[in-house]
Amino acid sequence: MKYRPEDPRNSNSDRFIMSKGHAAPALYSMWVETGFLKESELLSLCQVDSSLEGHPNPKQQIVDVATGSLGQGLGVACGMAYTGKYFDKSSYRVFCLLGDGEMSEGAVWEAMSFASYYQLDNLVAIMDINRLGHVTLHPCSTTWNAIVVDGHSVEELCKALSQPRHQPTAIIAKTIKGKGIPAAEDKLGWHAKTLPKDMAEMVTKDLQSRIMNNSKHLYPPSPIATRKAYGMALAKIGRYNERVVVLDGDTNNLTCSDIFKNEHPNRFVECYIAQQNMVSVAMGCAARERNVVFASTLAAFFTRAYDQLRMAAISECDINLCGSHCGLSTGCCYIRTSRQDSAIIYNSNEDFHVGEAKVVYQGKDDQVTVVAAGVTLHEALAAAEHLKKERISVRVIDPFTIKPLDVKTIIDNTRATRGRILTVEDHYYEGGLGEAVSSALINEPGLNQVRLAVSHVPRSGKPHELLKIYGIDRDSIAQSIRKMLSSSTNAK
Ligand SMILES: Cc1ncc(C[n+]2csc(CCOP(=O)(O)OP(=O)(O)O)c2C)c(N)n1
Repeated sequence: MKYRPEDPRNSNSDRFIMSKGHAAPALYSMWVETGFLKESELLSLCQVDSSLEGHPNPKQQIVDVATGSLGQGLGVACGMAYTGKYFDKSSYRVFCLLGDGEMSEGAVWEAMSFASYYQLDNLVAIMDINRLGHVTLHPCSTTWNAIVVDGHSVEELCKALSQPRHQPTAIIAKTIKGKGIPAAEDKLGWHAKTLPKDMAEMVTKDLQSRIMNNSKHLYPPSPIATRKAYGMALAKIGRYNERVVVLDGDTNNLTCSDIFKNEHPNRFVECYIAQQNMVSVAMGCAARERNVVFASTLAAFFTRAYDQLRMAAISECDINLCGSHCGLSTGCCYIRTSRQDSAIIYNSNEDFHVGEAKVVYQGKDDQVTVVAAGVTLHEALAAAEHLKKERISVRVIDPFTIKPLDVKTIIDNTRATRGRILTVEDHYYEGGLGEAVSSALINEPGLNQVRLAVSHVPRSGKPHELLKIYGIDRDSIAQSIRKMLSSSTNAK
């Protein structure tokens, strides 16, 4: 590649897009090699005040577009290559690195057709074929110049990259994932996992690498992440109902649907990284009430299946969707689960009903009702405990479902706390819990709602740091309550 590290946005430089954005640490290490970054900065990876986030993003000077949601990089690379060839009429080249898993995404094939149609001979797609994802060949690949190389051989790669070009180039780089780490080499199940301490030490010794061990126990006895509770519950209902089937989009170790997969492998359908297709497949599985279907992926990735979800809703399709890392009824049901462990609030005999909220914390002379869900419910409980020491008594409600919302419980409790209500959500201000409560209160005179929610696009960091930065942690909740009370005293 031709570029100047001291002038990363120079318009004549070659471009690079790491479509497999999860490999950002490798990209950052390359920047160290080129002198763009200091080696010591690598140790700040994913820290809340570091620019080295978990995935590349344009806050980093050398990155043009954010990647990480797989399958989108090649389309962006096509736009750059088209601009280079037809608008700028310049000689810069565009390189895009893809994983074979992400090549299941239809968008990759749309981009390939685009590149061949417009003869983007300045475009090079490097496909990291480690065979732990799945790739199908498509007819349009014949209009690309495909070169197969050993992806670990710098010499073969250099030769391929310097070949004359008349078409878009696809370098099919045969690789072995985890190469050099005997226990993980070429094995499934190591993706996105931190190495346990003993392995990390061994690897550090063997390779003199800079692998950091952040080992944490995998099976916490008491607090439990809701995503893990989801997987365990799926496995359990799978034992009693043979019609329960589970789909996932190559994220089963993240959504925890792997717990079901391990127990009922014949009823687990791996849809790979093709979430739109996964929702369509879920609809087909659920049709004519043949199966009780659960489909999971990271919440962010369901957004690309909006149209399929819309059609599922129109079809009155009875499918259950679970978006992790971030309702129940006939028809589509959507459950949110969180990444980190949380304390257990209810015992296993607790009865839940759709549309019925729970008052989870209550005192004698409560002055504010707090409505919170998921991680913010725990923060609200911690804030309530803290405020008790200041003789401020608050009531905390878990809405359980947001749609339908238990309007009566919310209004009755708000009235009982002198009309004061605070909503706190790990979500944007728009379209979530706060707005649902606002709509419920709209015709109720004398009730005063204050809202805490996320107002900026989030970044990487530890959960407690992020809750603080975005103002939805226990301290922010306590502070808002104090403010509500002092302003109503002043008003009097
Ligand atoms: C649209 C989307 N779906 C799922 C994920 C979660 N995810 C991150 S990496 C990964 C595996 C990617 O496999 P592959 O493209 O082959 O990359 P490699 O094995 O080379 O790391 C998955 C499923 C994601 N980032 N984006």
